[in-house]
Amino acid sequence: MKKKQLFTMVNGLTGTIDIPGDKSISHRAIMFGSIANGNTTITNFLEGEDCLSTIDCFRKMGVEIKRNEDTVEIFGTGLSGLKEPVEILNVGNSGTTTRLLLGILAGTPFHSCLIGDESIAKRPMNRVTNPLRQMGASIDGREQGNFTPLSIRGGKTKAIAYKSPVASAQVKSAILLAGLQSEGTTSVTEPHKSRDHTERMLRAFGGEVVEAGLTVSVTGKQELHAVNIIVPGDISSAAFFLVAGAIIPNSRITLKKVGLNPTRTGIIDVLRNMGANVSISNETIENFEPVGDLTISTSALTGIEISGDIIPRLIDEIPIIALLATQANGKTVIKDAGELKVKETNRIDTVVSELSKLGASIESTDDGMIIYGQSGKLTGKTVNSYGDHRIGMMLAIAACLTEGPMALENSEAIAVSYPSFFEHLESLIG
Ligand code: SPQ
Repeated sequence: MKKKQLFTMVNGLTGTIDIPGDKSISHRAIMFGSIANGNTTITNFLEGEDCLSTIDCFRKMGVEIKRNEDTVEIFGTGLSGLKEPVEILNVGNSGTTTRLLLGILAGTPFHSCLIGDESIAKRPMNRVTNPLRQMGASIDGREQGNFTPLSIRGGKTKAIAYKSPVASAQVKSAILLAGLQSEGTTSVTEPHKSRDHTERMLRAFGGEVVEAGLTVSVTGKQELHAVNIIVPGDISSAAFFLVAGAIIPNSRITLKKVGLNPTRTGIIDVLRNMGANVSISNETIENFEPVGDLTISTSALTGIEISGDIIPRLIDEIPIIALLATQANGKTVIKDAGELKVKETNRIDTVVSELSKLGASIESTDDGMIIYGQSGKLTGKTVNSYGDHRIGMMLAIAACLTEGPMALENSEAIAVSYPSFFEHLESLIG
């Protein structure tokens, strides 16, 4: 476990940052590149630990994947070219790797075993193992296949029409990936729209996807063709510096080439609704994904309610939104976010416990939290990421505002999604 001393009472963050590649898109680019026919090159691939776990799993299934600087080359085998792995597939800390991989493995005629770290072992997998069993996959594991270690024997799967009880891109994607290998049309209907990177990337690889309201369908037995993917900057990583720019006095930050997929931009809506100055420039579209530069400066903020449809559009940003709310005038209420309990940590508990240590006025509710803004200065303490990258980065930004020294335990978790985070923070401090 690493303990890192953090900057405190920073007098403004200024400058420009190239935000590293999007984690969700980097995972999918490896997966689609592997199951497509031909050679795929990925530019601005995120070299975070989670995405490296995805590469490792596909290499163990016989896919040749070469890494150079910030590009990755994949020699796709087509779906039927994946090989039964001799070794156990290690998904590390990554829920996306586990769940999407299960979708692919459901249709492969061989046996595989999946393990991950301590955090993955606590995350529920029956949200994907149950529908994949309905499609015909044979899956077992701890507690009837709800937790890792898991073993799966795939084979001939059948199409289903699945009504998901949760808005989850991982559930939707796992079923669509299994559907690609099944006879007939597979559909998934969600209660709210979740991120749609799988749908967009399927189109980029020449596949067909039909979207009607909250239902997404794919027809099985489609061939995917290699394509060159440029990964946009990750808006979930950008969110830490967007919030820092809004709450740290004397700040102005520009974040380049950030993904602006509308299923992910809830953070921009929240910042604007609270009164922050966020501007967007240089908008373009790459591989069906909108991209642009974001600029933010220190702003006067007011508390708001965040609930309903917007929650899946900002689910991973809630830890940093909680910090944002501590600096706003008035109360912020976050509701309908029970999904936070099944992330890398229970993010309702870890956000509330660590921000409370700093003196924030914050309380947990059953499906979210209430934050009473500007109710006192934050004070430096020793805090803990508990192995959760997003909690670690939120606390490092909080430290920029605290009086007194701050130390972050388990700071190494940040490398899961943003290995250059501290380097970028230092460059903005100047
Ligand atoms: O991959 P993992 O560990 O699940 O990562 C997280 C994160 O904070 O980086 C969640 F803990 O992001 C998920 C996100 O919450 C990534 C993701 C995806 O790429 O499809 C979808 C979301 O999860 P879900 O459960 O809503 O589908």
